[in-house]
Amino acid sequence: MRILSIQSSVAYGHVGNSAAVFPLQRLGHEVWPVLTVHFSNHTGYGAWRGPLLAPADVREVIAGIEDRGVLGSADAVLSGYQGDPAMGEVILDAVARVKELNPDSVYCCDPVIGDVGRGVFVRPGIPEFLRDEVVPHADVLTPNHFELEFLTGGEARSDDELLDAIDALRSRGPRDVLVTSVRYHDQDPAHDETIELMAVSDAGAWAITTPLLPITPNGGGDLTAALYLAHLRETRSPGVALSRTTASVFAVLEATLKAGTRELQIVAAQHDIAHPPERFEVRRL
Ligand code: PXL
Repeated sequence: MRILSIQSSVAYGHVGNSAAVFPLQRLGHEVWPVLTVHFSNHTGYGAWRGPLLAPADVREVIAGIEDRGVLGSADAVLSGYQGDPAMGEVILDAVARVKELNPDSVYCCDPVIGDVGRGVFVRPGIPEFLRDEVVPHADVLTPNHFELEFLTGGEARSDDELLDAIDALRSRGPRDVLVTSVRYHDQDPAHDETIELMAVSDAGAWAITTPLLPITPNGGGDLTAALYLAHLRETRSPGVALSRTTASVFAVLEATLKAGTRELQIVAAQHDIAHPPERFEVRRL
């Protein structure tokens, strides 16, 4: 595959393209990284340096790829955290152009809005822009539980409610939805120590449960979206893509925990990215 990946870049550590590019390459894919920011490190440290790229400059870089006559050979466009709606417009224009040139290409959007506990952490206007303008153009969407609830405007407190919310989302555009970080705050103590992921497509729904690890490193969602896109397009099977993605991300998180660092250990755990261990059972829903 050839993937146009429009995301942040950091010199030190792994978020955005700095979490997505190497895993995709390690799986054998060509990646065309387009940078939206070039920071020293991720914003989780509370301090960082380096420029936000102007949307017009990002547009220029993509136009330059088109000048080479290769834009239509992209199989997928991948986007994540969007600094402001003007960058979102540039990404949507790129998606439209790639699709015009290659109608078989897909757009995978990680609709980064926020998370349970932290609430919304993107700038005002971004959540609504993602919901109203971006979702209808996405083929593959990878919200976490919190983002799914925002995008569909209601709470999802059980697998059935989650499936209803995913269907509501899918009726607005994306054929494939992966929901991450599913947690039910109910009376079942088992739910306190596990996390669920759910993948839904026209072919059905699949879920996987993993132990909840005591870390949430920045970039985990970026890695997950990249791996899910790659495995989904390669296997055309949401169940297999869910299984492989979860196994690799869990291995990276375990390595990160063991190393006692706040940066995703994607280089150290590269073997488990290239060869996802069969570890968690996938349930057909
Ligand atoms: O993981 C999303 C992300 C993207 N871009 C930048 C970030 C983060 C998360 O911390 O700091 C610059």
